[in-house]
Amino acid sequence: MRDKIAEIVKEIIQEPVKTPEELELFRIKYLGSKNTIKELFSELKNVSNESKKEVGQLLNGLKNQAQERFDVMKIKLENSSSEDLKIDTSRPGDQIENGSRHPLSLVRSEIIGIFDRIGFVVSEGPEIEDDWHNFSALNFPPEHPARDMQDTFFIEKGENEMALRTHTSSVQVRVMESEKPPIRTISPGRVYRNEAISARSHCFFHQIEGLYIDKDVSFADLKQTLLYFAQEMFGEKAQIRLRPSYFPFTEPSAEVDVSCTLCKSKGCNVCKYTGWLEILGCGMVDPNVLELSNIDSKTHSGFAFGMGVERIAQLKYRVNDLRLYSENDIRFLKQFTPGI
Ligand code: 2NL
Repeated sequence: MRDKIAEIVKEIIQEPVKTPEELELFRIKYLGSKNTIKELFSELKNVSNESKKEVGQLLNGLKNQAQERFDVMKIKLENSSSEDLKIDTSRPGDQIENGSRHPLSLVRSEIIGIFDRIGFVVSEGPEIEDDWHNFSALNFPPEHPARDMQDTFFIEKGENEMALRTHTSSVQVRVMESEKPPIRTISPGRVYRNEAISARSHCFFHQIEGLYIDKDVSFADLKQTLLYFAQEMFGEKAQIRLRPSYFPFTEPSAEVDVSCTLCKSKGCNVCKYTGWLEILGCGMVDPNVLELSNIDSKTHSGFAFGMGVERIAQLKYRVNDLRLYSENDIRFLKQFTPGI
């Protein structure tokens, strides 16, 4: 009897139960209604009285062992789908596709790099702004149309009125309030305008603004800085021209065009046959704006400029629809990183 039990112990351990079919055979053989262990139990009556207790315990142990192996293998089989069992471990792995940088991210980095080389540091700030930092500190009169609901997304009404910033000048106000001149900073970031979405306008875009404040900063400094930028960005042959303009926060103000690099200023449909492409707005910081941030406008002056990253990327990559930048179409996105 003891030998038989030892034999079945060995069988239970060695029995193959790697497939559902084998597991079912195991169940019938050791746990079914006419199983091998039951047969041994029926032979217990032939065992001598003094051995009965010990043999009975051995048989119970055997029964438990069979049940345990069955339970463990059942769970294992349930957790491994039939697919897993068919894995071909010699098969080459799937190729993982490389991602690519977004064109706006590439252009943003390039612009930051260009200004970094002449000592401008990056400053960032909140996208949800108060009226002071987005408008009042920048010399916007109380009734200025840019404050209108039609241009600005307001978040809360009443006392704590907040808005999505409409330009990153708000970041530069924060820099002027917290740092002493000389200040040389650029502020990249997302800005929001309440406009209908089309090929030419969107409810958000990305801006990079620059601010330089020190003693004796002149309009000539501004022009030379912008010429340096245009030539780094569009090639050493690039030229700029300034046209008088108006912004509440600069005086005098100008709009800046770069010579059309596509047609070498001969005229093409991109520059609408003018030979020039508008790239940014700029001016000398209005003395009121300096004073509102507690900078003495008698001893200090400054220049500032702002450009849209979408616009620069559009000229660099010839993107003709602003919506492409935010639609996440992989066919568009993968064109801009070389080597993928
Ligand atoms: C544009 C024009 C501009 C500025 C931004 C600025 C900031 C401070 C003080 C004065 Cl703190 N000015 N920024 C000045 C002129 C133009 O942006 O067309 N942006 C897309």
